[in-house]
Amino acid sequence: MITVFGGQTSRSLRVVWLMEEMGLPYRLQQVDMLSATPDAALLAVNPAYYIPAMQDGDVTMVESIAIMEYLMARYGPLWPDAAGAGGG
Ligand SMILES: N[C@@H](CCC(=O)N[C@@H](CS)C(=O)NCC(=O)O)C(=O)O
Repeated sequence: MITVFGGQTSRSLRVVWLMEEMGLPYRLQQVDMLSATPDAALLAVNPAYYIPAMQDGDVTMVESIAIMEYLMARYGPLWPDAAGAGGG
């Protein structure tokens, strides 16, 4: 199961939106970035302490666009194949 560390109103939304679009099963671990107490789970996967972060088995990533590229490369693509696009 893919885990996304993030919040509803942050760049995490990009990753969550993509996984909803792709129909990928995932778990969203909400992180309150305004809390005075750092989230230990996020700190463990991203010592630089920003969101989103993603864990997919032994793959751990940060950077929202890079995470989206990874998901589309591994589970995608997001766009229809040539036949589906009605072209050609
Ligand atoms: N370039 C990074 C930016 C990540 C970023 O700045 N995240 C914000 C939330 S949208 C954050 O965690 N800010 C808290 C902090 O930097 O302390 C990405 O696209 O993932």
